[in-house]
Amino acid sequence: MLTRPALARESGAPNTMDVERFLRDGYLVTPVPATQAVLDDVRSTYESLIATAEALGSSGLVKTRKSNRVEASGRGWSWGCDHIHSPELRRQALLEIANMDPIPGLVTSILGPRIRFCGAHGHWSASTYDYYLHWHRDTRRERWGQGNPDTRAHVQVCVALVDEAVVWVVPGSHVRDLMLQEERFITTHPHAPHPEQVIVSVPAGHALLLNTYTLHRAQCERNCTRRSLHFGFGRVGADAEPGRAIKVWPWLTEPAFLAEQTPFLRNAILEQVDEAGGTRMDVR
Ligand SMILES: O=C(O)CCC(=O)C(=O)O
Repeated sequence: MLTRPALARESGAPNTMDVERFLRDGYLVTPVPATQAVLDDVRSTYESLIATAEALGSSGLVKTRKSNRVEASGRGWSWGCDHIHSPELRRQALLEIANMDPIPGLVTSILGPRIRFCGAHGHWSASTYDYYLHWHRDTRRERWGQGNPDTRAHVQVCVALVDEAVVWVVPGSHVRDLMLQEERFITTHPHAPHPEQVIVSVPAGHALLLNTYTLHRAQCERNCTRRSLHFGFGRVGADAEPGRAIKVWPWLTEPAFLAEQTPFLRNAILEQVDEAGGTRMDVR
């Protein structure tokens, strides 16, 4: 089993090598130095997010995603909660992380200047279950045959607040369909080690960037602590996935919420609203 973190350069603004590596491998790990500076504060904020999400999730008020697998069989589901920017769950300090260098620069270098904010989720470890998420791509099976028609369409940014080695990826798998010998990973052996897999080490204060088409799975035993924030970004004008709704809620355009966001996130939120046919509001 390989454990080979593909670390980007130590710090600083995004460079073309990072972007090229991401486009080639379908994933990248990069330091987010500012996150390290605020890590303690952010971690305690994250604990309060978990407490709120657990409480509201059990009463059905927010969407928590739970895999209760205790063994590596069948298809799992990711563990954590969706839409951490919703009013019920919102902690501005967590959203600020999406604005920390080099995230905006990297995302812009990959996707171009006009970016949509597709969503924000929290992924944490379960303390009573092991977490096994099957091999998959974040796009529908019927589209895989095309390989990835557009490597600059979408980026998922997963920021680790504690060291983790949870996500397994198959480097380069984003630009091709499954090979015949790989079919078993999505049929009979959804959790089996892949001969080309990398178990990605993401140290605290680093971000894993993932391409939508990269074949990946996740695994986190109950005795490992995970505290991860996921932000999704898409390129304005990129093909939307058929049948997958662009998520826009009325609160996304609340002036008070928008005014709190940095220009990078605010513009990306407004682009998302536009994409869904909403109306931009004049927010300075
Ligand atoms: O736990 C993870 O980070 C993987 C999540 C994932 O692959 C998904 O939600 O599609």
